[in-house]
Amino acid sequence: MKAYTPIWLFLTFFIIFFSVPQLLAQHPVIPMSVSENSTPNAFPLVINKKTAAIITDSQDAPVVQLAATALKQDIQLVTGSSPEIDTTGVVRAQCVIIGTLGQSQLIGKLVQAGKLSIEAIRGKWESYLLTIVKNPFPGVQQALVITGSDPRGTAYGVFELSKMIGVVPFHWWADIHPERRRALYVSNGTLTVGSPAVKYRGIFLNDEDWGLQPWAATRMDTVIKDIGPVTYERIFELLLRLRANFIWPAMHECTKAFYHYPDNPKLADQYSIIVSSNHCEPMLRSNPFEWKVNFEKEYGVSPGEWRYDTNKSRIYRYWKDRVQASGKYAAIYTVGMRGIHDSGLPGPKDKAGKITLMNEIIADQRDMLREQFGDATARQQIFCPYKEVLDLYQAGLKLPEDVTIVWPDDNFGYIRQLSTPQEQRRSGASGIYYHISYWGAPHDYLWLSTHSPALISYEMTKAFHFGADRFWVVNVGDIKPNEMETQFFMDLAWNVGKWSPMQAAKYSYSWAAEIFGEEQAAAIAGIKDRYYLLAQHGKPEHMRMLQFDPIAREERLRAYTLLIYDVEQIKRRLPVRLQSAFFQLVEYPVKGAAYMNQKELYARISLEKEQMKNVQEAQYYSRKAVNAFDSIQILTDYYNHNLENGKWNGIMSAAPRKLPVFNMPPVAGGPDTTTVPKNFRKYIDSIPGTFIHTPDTAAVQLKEATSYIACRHLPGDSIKRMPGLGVGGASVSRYPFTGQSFSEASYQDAPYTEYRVSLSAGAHIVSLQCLPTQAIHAGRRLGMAITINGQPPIFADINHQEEDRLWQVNVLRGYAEATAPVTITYSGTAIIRVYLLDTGLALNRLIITPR
Ligand code: REL
Repeated sequence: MKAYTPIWLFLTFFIIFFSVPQLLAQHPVIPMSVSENSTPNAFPLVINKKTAAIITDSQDAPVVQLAATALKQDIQLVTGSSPEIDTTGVVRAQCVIIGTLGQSQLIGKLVQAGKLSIEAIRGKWESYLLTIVKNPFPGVQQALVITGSDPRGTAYGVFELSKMIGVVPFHWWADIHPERRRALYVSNGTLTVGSPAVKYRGIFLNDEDWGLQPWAATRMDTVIKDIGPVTYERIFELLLRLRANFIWPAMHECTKAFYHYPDNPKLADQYSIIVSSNHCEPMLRSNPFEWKVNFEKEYGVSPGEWRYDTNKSRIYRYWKDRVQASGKYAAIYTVGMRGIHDSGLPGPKDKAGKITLMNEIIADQRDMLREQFGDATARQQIFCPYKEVLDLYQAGLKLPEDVTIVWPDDNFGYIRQLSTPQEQRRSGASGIYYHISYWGAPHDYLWLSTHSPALISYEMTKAFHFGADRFWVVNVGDIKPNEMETQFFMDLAWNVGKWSPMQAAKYSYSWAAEIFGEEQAAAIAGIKDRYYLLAQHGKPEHMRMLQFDPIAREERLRAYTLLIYDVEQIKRRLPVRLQSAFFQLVEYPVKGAAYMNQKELYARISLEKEQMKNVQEAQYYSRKAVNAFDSIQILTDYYNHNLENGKWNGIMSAAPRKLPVFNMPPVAGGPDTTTVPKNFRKYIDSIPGTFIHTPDTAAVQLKEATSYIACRHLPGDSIKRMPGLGVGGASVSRYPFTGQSFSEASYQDAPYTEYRVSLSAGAHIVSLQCLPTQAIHAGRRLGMAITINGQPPIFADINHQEEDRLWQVNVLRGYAEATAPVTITYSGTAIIRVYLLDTGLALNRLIITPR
């Protein structure tokens, strides 16, 4: 054996040394970029106001032509020169050839002639390639070729070039005016992208009554005064730029159904956007309008009750007609049934009856699809066990195996459950319905968007590890001001590995650099990250439900004041062209959150001062609270009426659903604002939230979970630090999420982290604050074993799946808590070890208090 080793070594060296460069020569992987200055063999997209022509094939898909037109506009926006588009296939000396494999003759010819290597994308889903080809055709010196494995892939490729020249996905939606450039050179290289990690990636337009709908009616679809084709066209283009591929359209009572306007589905088809419908709207119907309002007009009879057990024939026909009407378009059908809107399945009272009925409904819906498409599995179907439907599913509802289960979060960003190993074997796989905006208990958050990339990544990466790679949908509310979080969601869905929970906190920087430039990126990212962290402790919309103790309150107010200051500083440094974007993406949400906190907290301080008979200070704080309230109104008014000459008129409401939290709270003093409750204590007690503690006495010790002095990893199951996650600003968790669970009996085998603390002899409480996640699936928990100085362990499990008072408290304050009573015999150094028995458990910090 020994004698052969040098030969093998020599052969290995020979193979590596000679074949790798050869392989690289065949498939050069040189990154591509765009600059104003020429580089060797660069492709001149625009020089001396001359622009390379864009060549498409008229036989290629409409989305390719639409993307080419958008690129033309983008180039004009950046350089002032507008390229010509030729769809007849007549090439020029310098041109951009855009086409889909199998649909563009020019691309076909290039492949045949061996001038374009498409092996990296052939046959793949939504993949694309950008490359520069020398002498592609007689008389053509060079061409920039953008080709996709399918039409959407081609469009994504085109928008990749847009991004490279400086036109970012939200440029129209957030007025991110690109920097003007006199020339554009594309460096000689190749960019191959795809396929996406998640097959279907889309948004849900929801709770649009206070933003998207009034804005669309005033500024976009002004004839129909609704969210119609003019608005949807902008939305579809945005989706392509974000590399998303489907939509759950708006559906509240203020909006007529998507299918009510025939141009909507036609346009979606042209933009290659797949239309689907949300969890309470089976078979692409939109009940608030189509069942409740329009049924009689459509069918000449009243709809009757929305009950499948007593009114099956009408409901059946209503669904079947939509299956027929949508047959020619790409669609994803939601199966099952709920109430007309967001409520439980009407009819049978007991669970067994509901399950039987639901099984019948799904079987009937499959029949409709079979009749229309010849095979019940011919079209993608989803089933979303949202709210009460999860109970039915867990109680034994039978779901055809090809239907994708779309697991929901708990509406606050924490996923309720994921597929078991058995469910992971289903051909339909699974997906996720996630919220970054929500209407509902314990309290809405429809105004601002405050889930951090770290949180979104933690939950969605976990989902991906458990097989949720088929369908991701995010409830984006009105789209604005949720731009960054929406873009993060889509970037993650495209490349889950890139933005793992260990990396996600870097997203703010990369996002800020792309939009505002490297120079300001760190400062802007810093603002965003502090904004997210403060909101993890309590979202702005939840401020009326939360109480902070005096020290926490002071710190919070100071942090927000500093944020306002920093926003002002950066704003001054930005050029005029970025002012609008900065206002929309940073200033409005950050100042909005800050003023909301000031309004609520100063008002309470004013009442306390009043109680203490400190009239002057009471009035001082009451004025500060009023100022903060006024500032929100002024800022919002500016957003709607002044920004970009009124382009956003109606988009921003500072009081969605007119909830009390958006009003002025009771304050002390002042003629109009004197609303001090007669019984102040009673008023404070009536705040239904929870007390947020800051360890504010010397006796209390706080340890950030990431400050461990030792830890144990297992093979393929590591302890990782996750910046930006949880109330401490960082967490530790096991990673990847697929590691095994440990029972209490085998706790000593589990990964752990270890902390050194200094304690006095006596009894203490160790409190472990964790992200309020939920156990991954049945059979798993969120268990920990806590030992101190090697004493017997104390076990805790923070899993809490009931949506009860404790769950409400946890999602509002941003953490779940486990407590372990411990006793120390001698004063001095103590070692606390926390075994993480399950994955999906993110430990934020430890707080040790004397008992
Ligand atoms: O977030 C959700 O999915 C639900 O709250 C919605 O279905 C519901 O329609 C909500 O907009 C309230 O009406």
